[in-house]
Amino acid sequence: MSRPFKVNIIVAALIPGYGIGLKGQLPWSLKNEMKYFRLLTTNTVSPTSKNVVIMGRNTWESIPPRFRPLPNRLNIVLTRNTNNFVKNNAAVDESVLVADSLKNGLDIIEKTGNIEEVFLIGGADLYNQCLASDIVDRIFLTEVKSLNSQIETDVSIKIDPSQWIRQESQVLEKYLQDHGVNGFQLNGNKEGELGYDFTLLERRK
Ligand code: FOL
Repeated sequence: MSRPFKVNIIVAALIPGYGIGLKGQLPWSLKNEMKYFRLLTTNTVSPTSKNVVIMGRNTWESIPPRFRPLPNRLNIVLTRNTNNFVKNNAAVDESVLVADSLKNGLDIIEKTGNIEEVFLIGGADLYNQCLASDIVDRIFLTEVKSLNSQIETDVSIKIDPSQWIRQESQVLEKYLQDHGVNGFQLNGNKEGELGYDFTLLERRK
């Protein structure tokens, strides 16, 4: 049986090469881009539903302690040693579930109910495993471009362009509008030395 929800990736990646991280952190600090991440992963159409963010353990560690668990979302952390994770994380409360595989994480969601959207939020290992399978329906991809300086990254994702269709900007605009994600321009954003565009890729069926 297919699952009762879509699975999305949300990621910001440097173009070209799709670098996404450096030394266990984001390679940049993009305030308004992070706001887009927060609103897109939080906002639901139904006021009684919640979204889920699924992340690997290293991504959990990379989130500033004051922001984790990411508020107003069900957080699922993937780790092969679930006991250790719970033992070492005082921040684990009822909004955090721990699973030892993506499949088990998705199975938990099916039993939870009132879930609207599921977002895989990294890191590179989780993204690349999912991109190599057919689990993911959509990619909310922020294309980051360095305008002057050189940006260093040490992990990247692999997106096979033959498998994905870049949606027209109207499709993303409609999604954002329906989800109350307002006040963003899709193209030509600039923060410091970096430019970025918000895009939406959909799996070719
Ligand atoms: N996708 C996109 N588009 N941009 C990202 O920066 C991004 N980052 C991750 C995954 N997908 C992404 C993983 N890294 C926080 C920190 C790191 C992180 C993801 C989230 C975080 O602290 N989020 C807070 C917002 C804090 C703020 O507003 O400054 C949250 O509530 O979402």
